[in-house]
Order: sequence, then C-alpha cells, then structure tokens
Amino acid sequence: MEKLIITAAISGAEVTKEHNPAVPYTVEEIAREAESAVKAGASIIHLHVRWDDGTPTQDKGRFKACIDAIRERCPDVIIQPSTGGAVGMTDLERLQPTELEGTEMATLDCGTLNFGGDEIFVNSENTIKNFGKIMIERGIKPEIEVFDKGMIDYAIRFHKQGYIKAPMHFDFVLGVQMAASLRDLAFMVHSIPEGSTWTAAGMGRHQFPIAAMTIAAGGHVRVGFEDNIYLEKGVLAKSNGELVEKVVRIAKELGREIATPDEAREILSLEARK
Ligand code: KMH
Ligand code: ZN
Repeated sequence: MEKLIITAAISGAEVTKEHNPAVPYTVEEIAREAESAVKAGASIIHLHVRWDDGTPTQDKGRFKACIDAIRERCPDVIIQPSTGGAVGMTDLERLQPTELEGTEMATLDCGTLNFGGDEIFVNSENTIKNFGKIMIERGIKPEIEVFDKGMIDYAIRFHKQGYIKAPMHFDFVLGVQMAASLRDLAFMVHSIPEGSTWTAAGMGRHQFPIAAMTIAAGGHVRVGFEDNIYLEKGVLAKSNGELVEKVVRIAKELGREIATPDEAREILSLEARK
C-alpha cells in the first residue's frame, strides 16, 4: 500500500484555548504546534492563523509570519493554508494566503454547508470557480474539502469545466454535516475519479475511528486540534504531536509506513517547489 500522508490541522478557526489550552494563537505557538506534529510524522500542516487574542484572520502578513516561523523549525514540511478561514469572511479575505510566494497547496471548499447554530459556511459556485482558477494560475494544488457527498460531484463538474486540474486530491470531512460512518466514507472513496488521492478527517470522537478505517482502506489521514482536542475520552491532547503519534501507532499496527514530506509531494503530484 502507498505510504501514509498525515496532515495535521493544528489550529483551526473555531476551537479555542478555553476548549484546550494547547490550541495555538501566537506565531510562536503555531510554530511550536507545527513542529510537534512534524516530529511525530505529519508531512502536511493545514494552516489557519489567529491574532494573539485568538481571533481568526486570513491576513497575508500574519500567514507569512507563521509560515516563516514554521519553516525555520520544519524546512521540508508542506504547508497548506486554509482558504476557508472562518465563517463570514469575504472571498478576498480568504484568498490572501494564496498570494504568498511558494504556496504549494491550499484548501478548496466545494460547497455551502451548515456550520452549527446559525452559522452558514458559504461557498457559491462562482466562489469555487474563482478560487479554483486562481489556484491553477498560481500553481497551487487544491485539497478539495468535501463536507457532503454532492461536493464530489461539484468538484468533478468544475474539473470538466477547467477550474480544477487532475489528478484531484480530496479531503472527506466526516461529522460536520454528513455522518462519520463507514458507509458514507466507502461511498465517497468509490465516487472520486480514478487516479485521485484522498484524505479523511473525522470530527471529535470520530477522529481515530475514521483514521483507522482510512489507514486500512489505503487513504490518507488528517488529525489535529481543528477537528478534535482529545487524545482519548476525557483526556485532552497536550499537543498536536500527540494526536499524530497516535495515528502513527495505528498505522504501524496495520502495516502502513509514513510518508515524508517529499514522498507526500510525489504521491500528490505537487508542482516543483519554487
Ligand atoms: N473554518 C471553516 C469555516 C478550510 O480550512 O478550508 C472552514 C474550514 C475549511 O476550516
Ligand atoms: Zn481548516
């Protein structure tokens, strides 16, 4: 089986220090959490950034400061900025990190969804097409965020219209809108075009069961504070590294080797680093 790419979603936009004091806000904290994940075996850092008080931002300068700090500690890791940001941000705000030189990957959210309470995460057709076109122009590989099964059909349609290049890479996010079930995971794995790659991310208590299913099925895994703050029931993780270590242990038991960042670049067909 292909080596396992582990993505660490170290900060997110919604989780706070009130949920888990190890959630990073400052540049230094972001770099510390990225390093802990990379040392444990992550080859991709999915990155949201915050101001020092924890407010999420897509500010280009703040992203640059965080990316530079991560690069100092982890020169090889793939950094994948979010273009989702936080609910309510404008498209222009959200796109800022794609302007940074050397961005290899970024997320491309392929539909609108409920995000809890009154929150709606808006991704209109024109938003998705515009983000896709900009990523092609800037040589950035999109990770297609799939929160519901129809978002795969959207991605395929936009690929046919020239807004997303093949081979496509999907991240199935289970437990926000669609259920975190084996049935839905299997449906999605069988619904993506041949030659595509895929990662799965289970929310909250679903994080490790989904990781185990995915490792066995040959997909790649995302863990991290953005999606889950617990190492096990009632035990807060002290770092993102602890969450990654647990995935590495499961992978070892199931006979999957862990991909280095350069191996991940090859598996995902990333463009040469600038
Ligand atoms: N924070 C969510 C509104 C992404 O990173 O692209 C969007 C999100 C998805 O987390
Ligand atoms: Zn995210």
